[in-house]
Order: sequence, then structure tokens, then C-alpha cells
Amino acid sequence: MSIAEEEIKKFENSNCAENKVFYQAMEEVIYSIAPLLESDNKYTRYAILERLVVPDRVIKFKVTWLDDNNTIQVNTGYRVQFNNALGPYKGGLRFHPSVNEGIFKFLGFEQILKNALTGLPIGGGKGGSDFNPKGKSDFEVMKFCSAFMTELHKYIGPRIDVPAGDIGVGSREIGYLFGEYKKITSTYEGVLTGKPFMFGGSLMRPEATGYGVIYFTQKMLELEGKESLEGKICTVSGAGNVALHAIEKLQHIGAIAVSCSDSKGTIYDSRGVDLDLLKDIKLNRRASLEEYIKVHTDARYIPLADYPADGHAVWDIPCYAAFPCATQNELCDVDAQNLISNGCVSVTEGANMPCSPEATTLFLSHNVCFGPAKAANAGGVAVSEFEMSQNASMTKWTFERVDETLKATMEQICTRVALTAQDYGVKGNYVDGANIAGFKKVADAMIAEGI
Ligand code: NDP
Ligand code: 2IT
Repeated sequence: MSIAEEEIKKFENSNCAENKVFYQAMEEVIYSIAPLLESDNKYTRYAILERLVVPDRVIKFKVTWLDDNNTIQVNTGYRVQFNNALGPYKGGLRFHPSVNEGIFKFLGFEQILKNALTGLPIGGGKGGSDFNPKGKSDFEVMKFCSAFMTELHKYIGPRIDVPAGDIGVGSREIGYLFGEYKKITSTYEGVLTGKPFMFGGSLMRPEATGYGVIYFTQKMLELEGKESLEGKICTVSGAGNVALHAIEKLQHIGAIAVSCSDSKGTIYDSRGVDLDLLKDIKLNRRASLEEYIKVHTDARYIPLADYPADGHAVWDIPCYAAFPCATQNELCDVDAQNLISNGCVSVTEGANMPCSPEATTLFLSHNVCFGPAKAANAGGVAVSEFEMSQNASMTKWTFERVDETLKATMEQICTRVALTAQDYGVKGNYVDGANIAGFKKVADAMIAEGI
């Protein structure tokens, strides 16, 4: 039995339905780090894997609030404080009806290694709620955020645990959460990142994840000897924070982003997506993408229901580079086959774990450049750490300074991942490179800190 199989066997019991995505993330890491475990037995002696896959604590709480009809609503809140070997727990909050403890464990686990790859002093955590912000009034979102913080404030702090945004949580929600924290604790401190600029937010935090994904991809293509994105057709999924800013940066560098998608359907606009219209639909009106074709009648809207169940319309569009930026497991083996058959050269994960294990294997075996999420989308959390730094020193960085530091950080992550892959005999495999480099950093700190 190989060392990876031996390790996987230890965790078989945790492969239950709720833990499915957590197990998926864990299994990938265990297979990747097998060469590291073989090269030095200290990681096994110190039981690093056994310790790393169990969160320090999982906090689960009731959130009770009053909707606009004065009806009492009850939701569940979570915070998974996974590992703080490298710094305070750090990671986003997701508000989406589909969440459960297993999803937060998967996201928190990924966050540990992602944050380690940034080289910044931040540990890993994640949280959120099954609250659905869609269709809620501003007052309802505010009342929910206040109720959520009434409980969460007990467990967080600028040197303890610093939440931020994720699906369903943007600067509006972070603003309400911050306001309530301030009220309860009578402190004005950087306990959340992604705040609006006027009260402590960093410039460029909204853009950071999407821009970072493109900086990472440009560096990966350069290292792999491929043509840059300039002038190339690119496909993007999602229409939220990450997708919008990935599209924006693609446009800045002269690439042509021809798609986006949401939970109901896909837009294909072969002339390039109209970003101003998209922002208006999604950020101002919080409406469906179907609105797009009312203005651009020659673009195509493909409703989710009109596409076969075993694939996604957005990955059927021929492209040079693809950017899944919506959610986990949104790109399956059929999609990967379509992309490969259509000549796609590069896939970068903007979302967390958007590609299924089968799709990832297909990309790697067909020599498609593949940028895994924990490396490629680390720009968001990196700028979050810059925000913590600015708050702690009561200073403000300029847009240029944040942008330059973000770009340098993404290029460093990319180079380090590529070199690690080479050192461990898997040149060009950025999945293994990211997992080994991130794991080693956290594991060495855990060993040095004792049990
Ligand atoms: P947003 O809430 O801003 O946008 C999410 C987008 O994905 C929306 O277009 C939404 O569609 C779509 N979506 C969500 N769930 C589903 C689903 N089950 N099926 C199909 N489409 C779906 O979130 P973000 O852009 O912030 O996050 C997107 C991804 O990026 C997530 O995986 C997140 O974890 C990851 N990420 C985010 C970072 C950040 O800084 N925000 C940092 C690093 C990673 P609709 O509009 O219909 O809801
Ligand atoms: O998945 C992620 O990296 C995020 N949602 C951002 C986390 C953060 O703390 O900025």
C-alpha cells in the first residue's frame, strides 16, 4: 500500500455525505504530499496530517431575526477555526442556503494552505450561514447581520480570527457586521476585512481576487512557455465578485472575455462581455443575467435547464483560457473534455475547488496549464491581510501600492508553486506544487510550536 493510500485509509470514516467536499479536498492534498511524506518521516512522526484535518474548533449557533413582516426567522451560523499555526484564523463568510458544516470544513481546510502560500502571517478559517440574502430587503440583511454578529463577536478579534466576504457576503454585509461588532464591543478595530473604504477597508479589496487570478495566470503561462492572454478568447463562469473583476482585468490586458454565468444560466457574447451592463445587473439591480439579452439582443442566454445535466454551457464555448469563478464542482469531466477538444490551453480556478477531481486529472494528463484555487485565488485573502496591516498601523495604502504588492505576491506564489513541483519530480503540476508548498509551511510551523 502506498503512503498516500495508508494515510487516506485513516480518514475513511469521515467520508460521509455531509463531509463529501471536505473529503474531496483532503484526498487531493494527501495524494499530492505523498512525496514529501516519503522524503522526511518527521511529518508522520509528528502526526501532522491527523492534526491538520481536524479543525481547532467548530462553532455552530442559532441566529434569530425579524423579517420585514415582523415574522421570526431562524438560521444557523457557523465558524470553523481550522488552524492558527501561522497567524490568526483568517477566511471568508458565506451566506447561501446550501451550506453545511462539511462545506465550511472544506473551505477552511483549503484556506489554511492558501493562506500559507501567500507567505503572510495568517491561519485558516471559514464560516457563514444558511441565510439566503437573495430577495431580502436591505433592512432584512442588516437585521440578519446584526443577529449573526451578536453571537459571532464572542469568538473573533483582530489577533484571534478575522472574517471577510465570500459567496453572498460583500461590502454591504461586512459593513453591517462591522457596525454591530463595534456597537457590542465598543472597539474600533480591524476585526473584519473587505470593509467599505470609508471606514477602514483597503483600496482594491473588491478587485483583488479577480485581478490576482489573472496575474497568476499570466505568470503561469510565461513559466510554461505559452502565449500570454492578450488578444485571446477567454471564458469565465460566475457573475459575482471574483468573476466580474477577473473579466475586468482580462479586458485591461486586451483579452476578450466572452462569457459569464449565474445560478440560473449562461451568457455568451462573442464580441466580449459588456462589463458596465453586467455590473449594473449584478451589483446595482441584483437581478438575473437574463436581463443582459434585453440590451444585447444578439448575445445568447442559455438557461441552466436547457443544457444537458452532465455538463455546463459555459465550458462548451471554445476558448484559449478558462476561468471557473462561481462555486465548487461547477466544472465536471464532460466539461473538461469539451474544453480540451476545443483547444483550451489554460484553466485557472477563481472559485474554491470549482473543478471536480476527474476534470483536474483530465487537464493535467492533457498538459493543459492548470492553476489550482488555493494558489490562483489567494489574491483576495492577501489584500485582506494588507487591510489588517493598514488597520493595525492606522494608515492607508494607495491603489498603486496595493496593486503592485498584489501582483508581486501572485507572481511569487506562482513561481514558488512551479519550483516546488519541479523539486518533487512533478514539473508543471501546479496542484501538487501548491499542496506540497502550502502543507510544508504549515507543518513545519506546527512542529516548531509543539503539540
Ligand atoms: P458572489 O456571491 O459575489 O458570486 C457568486 C457567483 O456564483 C454568482 O454569480 C452566483 O450566481 C454564482 N453561484 C453561486 N452558487 C452557485 C451555484 N450553486 N450554482 C451556480 N452558480 C452559483 O461570490 P464570490 O464571487 O465572492 O465567490 C465566488 C467563488 O470564489 C466562491 O467559490 C468563493 O469561495 C471564491 N472566492 C472568493 C473570494 C472573494 O474574495 N470573494 C476569494 C477567493 C475565492 P447568482 O448571482 O445567481 O447567485
Ligand atoms: O476564499 C477566500 O480566500 C475568501 N473568501 C477570502 C478570504 C479573506 O479573508 O479575504
